[in-house]
Amino acid sequence: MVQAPEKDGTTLNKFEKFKAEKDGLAIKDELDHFAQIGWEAMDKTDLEYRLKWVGVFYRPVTPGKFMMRLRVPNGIISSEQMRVLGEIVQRYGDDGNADITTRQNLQLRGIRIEDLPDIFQRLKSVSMTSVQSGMDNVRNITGSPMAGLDADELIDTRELVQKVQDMITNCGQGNYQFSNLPRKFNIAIEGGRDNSVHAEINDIAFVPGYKEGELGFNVVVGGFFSAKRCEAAIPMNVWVRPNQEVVDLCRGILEVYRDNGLRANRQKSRLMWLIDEWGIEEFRTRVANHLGYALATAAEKDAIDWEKRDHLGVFPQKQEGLSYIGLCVPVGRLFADDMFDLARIAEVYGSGELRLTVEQNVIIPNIAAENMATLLTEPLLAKFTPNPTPLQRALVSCTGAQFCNFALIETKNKAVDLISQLDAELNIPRGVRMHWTGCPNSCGQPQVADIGLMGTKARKDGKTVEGVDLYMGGKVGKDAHLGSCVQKGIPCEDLKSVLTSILIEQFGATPKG
Ligand code: SRM
Ligand code: SF4
Repeated sequence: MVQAPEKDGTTLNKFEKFKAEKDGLAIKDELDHFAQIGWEAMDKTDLEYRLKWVGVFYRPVTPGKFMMRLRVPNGIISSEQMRVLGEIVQRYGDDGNADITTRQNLQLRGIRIEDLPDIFQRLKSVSMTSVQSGMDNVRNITGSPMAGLDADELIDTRELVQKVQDMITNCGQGNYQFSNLPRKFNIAIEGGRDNSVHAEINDIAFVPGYKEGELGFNVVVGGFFSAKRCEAAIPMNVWVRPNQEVVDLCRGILEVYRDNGLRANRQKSRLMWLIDEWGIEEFRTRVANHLGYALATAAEKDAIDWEKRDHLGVFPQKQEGLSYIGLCVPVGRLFADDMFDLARIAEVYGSGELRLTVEQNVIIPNIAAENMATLLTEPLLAKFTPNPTPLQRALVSCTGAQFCNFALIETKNKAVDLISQLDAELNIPRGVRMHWTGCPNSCGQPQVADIGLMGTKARKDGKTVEGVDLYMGGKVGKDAHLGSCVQKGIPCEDLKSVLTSILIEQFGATPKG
């Protein structure tokens, strides 16, 4: 559906113009053609932008080698699906790999345009889709990584997340109703007590809350990060039951945003800008009027009363005799052999299921007690350990300069190198959540970290060098709030000494003997 131009007569920006000319989703019917003509012969807008509507990203850093962003609702993926993805990246040799993303999702690398018809066929054969995972669409929908496993869980989010994804994507076929939003859009559904999904940084988040003794969700809206502005989500004063009401509210909010969201300036198009313009009460009223029924007011308080868990290690499930194991995947990077191994391990020891976390790690559930000891001897666990150091266990990094042309610095390798140096020199008594992000777009969420590092250019000895802005004070779990920038322009080469001091002074680290 092509949206009306800006009502106030403002000139359309280039994104709105090309979307009005041809909906990005239309690209889904042209993939065979692109595979035949090759990427160099493609129309530039189709290549650089519209392909993102099917989750295929042209990478100016590696022309001809595309990234494919999937959808992994609630972060749950089967061993069969993981194996198919492993086979897809394996054919690209050293160019092929996969990253677990900060939205519990997977991105594949090295993809060639001529292979797209085959790749989409393979995805379909294992009920996976990458549709509408980029540009002005709803991103992967996150849910509790422990859904259905945790004895203390409040609401099992699995079915709800799937239903919301099916509504938005027309069961993975692509849905023109939601293919032209004013901007990207994030949805999260939390079912546990520890806010495992970072509810506060989503455009819509559902957070468990009891209303008159009945368990449902309070709804917060408008959370987002951008280079220009970062905001935590605010209460919408709405409570919904954990059923179709969740799906309907998402639909209502998306339609109101689609039809009224600001489109003139891409820097001012996320949902919060519309909420600013209307005020939250007017926004709530408009959504209720659009849906055609009254919305229940929020429960007095939500039920998030735990600190956030990272799920790394071995833990019992609510199912008697079963446990899950959380493995630390350094900065989320997987290669084909890792993917095959994970799939095999999930099948041999578990139920053939794997889960991804927003910390870019993997959980294998449903392991019988008698199988755990043997699982712990698997060679893969030397690489993806269930017992990482305090710095390893909470390290997150965005893609950075290796593949992302927005990046001001390389991130993933720097992040891993730096913590191994710090681990070698310091005893650190507790987990320190360190998040790297290559530019102010904040994909690596530095604002939720204990120590957040955002790529920038710095000056040293009269020269421009790679640097970071330092963020601190992000709090996750109960009473989550965003951290802020405390120091700008630290040259990367000085970072080790800066972080050593911070770890000693603020996190109780002591130098190793
Ligand atoms: Fe992001 C754009 C990677 C999570 C805010 N993000 C991009 C692009 C697509 C830019 C590009 O075309 O190169 C990056 C792709 C690089 C690549 O080759 O991988 C990119 N974003 C990522 C991922 C892969 C980071 C990671 O390593 O995990 C995450 C993919 C999530 C997913 O599975 O869909 C990712 N991005 C986020 C998050 C975190 C989150 O959702 O919790 C944010 C901040 C939250 C938010 O959006 O409110 C985020 N990404 C952005 C922005 C700034 C949005 C804005 O309103 O201005 C951009 C730039 C844009 O959209 O114009 C961006
Ligand atoms: Fe790229 Fe910047 Fe996002 Fe990192 S934060 S993936 S560098 S857009």
